Amino acid sequence: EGLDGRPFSRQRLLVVANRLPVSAVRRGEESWSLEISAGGLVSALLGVKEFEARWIGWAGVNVPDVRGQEALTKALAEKRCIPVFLDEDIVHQYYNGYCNNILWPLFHYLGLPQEDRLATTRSFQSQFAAYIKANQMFADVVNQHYKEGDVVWCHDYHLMFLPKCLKEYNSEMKVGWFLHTPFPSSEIHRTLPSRSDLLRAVLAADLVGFHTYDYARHFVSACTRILGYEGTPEGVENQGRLTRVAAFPIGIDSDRFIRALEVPQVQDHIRELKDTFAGRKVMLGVDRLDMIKGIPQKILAFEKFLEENPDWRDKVVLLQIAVPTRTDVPEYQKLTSQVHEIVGRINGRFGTLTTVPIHHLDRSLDFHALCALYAVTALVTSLRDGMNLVSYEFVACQDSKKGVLILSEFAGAAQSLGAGAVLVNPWNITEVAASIGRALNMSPEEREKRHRHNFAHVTTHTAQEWAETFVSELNDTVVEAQLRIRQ
Ligand code: ADQ
Repeated sequence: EGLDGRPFSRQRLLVVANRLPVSAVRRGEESWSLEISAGGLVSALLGVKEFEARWIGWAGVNVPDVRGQEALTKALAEKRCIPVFLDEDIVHQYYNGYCNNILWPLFHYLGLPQEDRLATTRSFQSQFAAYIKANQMFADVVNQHYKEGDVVWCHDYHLMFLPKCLKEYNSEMKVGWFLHTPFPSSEIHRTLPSRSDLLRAVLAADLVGFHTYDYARHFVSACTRILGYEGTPEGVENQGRLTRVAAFPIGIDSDRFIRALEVPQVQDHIRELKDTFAGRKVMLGVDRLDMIKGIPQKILAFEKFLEENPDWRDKVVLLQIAVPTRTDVPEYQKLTSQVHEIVGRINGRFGTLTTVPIHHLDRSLDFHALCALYAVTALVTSLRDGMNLVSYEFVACQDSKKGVLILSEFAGAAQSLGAGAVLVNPWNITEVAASIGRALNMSPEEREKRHRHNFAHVTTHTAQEWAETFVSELNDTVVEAQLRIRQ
């Protein structure tokens, strides 16, 4: 039970995220099929057993007709999901525009798009208005379903206005907000025309969480420098009201991966891969096809390695599985063509009649295929990444092979897996190429030592522990605030 003596097992948790954990496909006027969609947040929260969790979010489809909306609402209720219906224009301006074209690149240090640099440009203003409107629509749905005592947990950069909207409805609501991306240096955040409004809206929450202490520190600095509020060891204070700010590093459901390695289907996949790549070492990349993941840089580093190490050319292969995302945003289309072009050029340069050095797939893989793939050496070269769960999943699948993890120092995971991984600056292609050589030649003793360190971390800092820690801290924060007011 929490500080307030309330047993957690009976507490309801409303998880609010832009996307629901299921994808909906319309089969008829009133018929829908639903599929659980994979992803970090989904697997993290599916493992939480202490709370009675409900999800609130957008189902990823436009449903303009009332009958369709009613049917989908009913189908989702069976999965404990509650939909927020967003029309096409809002999705375009709020999701593709403000979220994915402005906040996402800015929070990953890629800057603001040129045409949006001025606060006065019409697209910026209308996208920001749509962002606030969408956040208000999420708040309306939360408010309709909220019951006294519920905990409301808002997720990610899509919903920075939600804490403010919720507290305007009901100042007693327990509201937490967690950011899955990095929070950038205050010097980056201050370039954003809506910088102050966003910070104030987030500060309406009782508890604000980040993956690392650095991100939390950047957030507190932004609040002190931009808003003039006071930063304390506990968080951010303004006129006697404290918003607690802390680091809650996410994890994975490691047991799920470890158990999957025993499944016959996965064993078959592993054997198939061994046959296919017999006599060659396999380096693995698994990413969403996104500019933050540093995929072109990784491939260029691999090219450099092949260039400098002719002996390895027919003994090593890079398997890059890159699932396309946000395919209607032009920047992502450009990235896809760029990656294809580089892969084609390198395969033309180093391939033979029977083999190519890079196998690049634009697709997602199912869970079992992914587990089988994880049983090799991994290259995670994100230019920036909130945490990076792929690196955790790789470690969880390595207990027999003790594969080497080459990890970007700009991924949040570098702070937890840094001692076991080979850390690299992904912008330095020469350094990454040298690390590939180092991983390929590493002694079994060193691999074992590094793997032990990371495996212990991944299996003890799990997704379930992450979620439970955040929610119990939120409960405690609210009780402490009430005690402070009474004193
Ligand atoms: P993402 O940017 O999506 O998450 P990540 O943390 O690596 O990055 O999670 C990706 C998930 O998708 C993993 O579970 C992975 O297995 C899966 N995945 C990726 N490519 C796949 C493929 N080709 N086929 C099948 N599955 C694939 C955001 C932040 C991260 C943060 C998480 C969680 O950007 O930094 O770690 O949220 O907070």
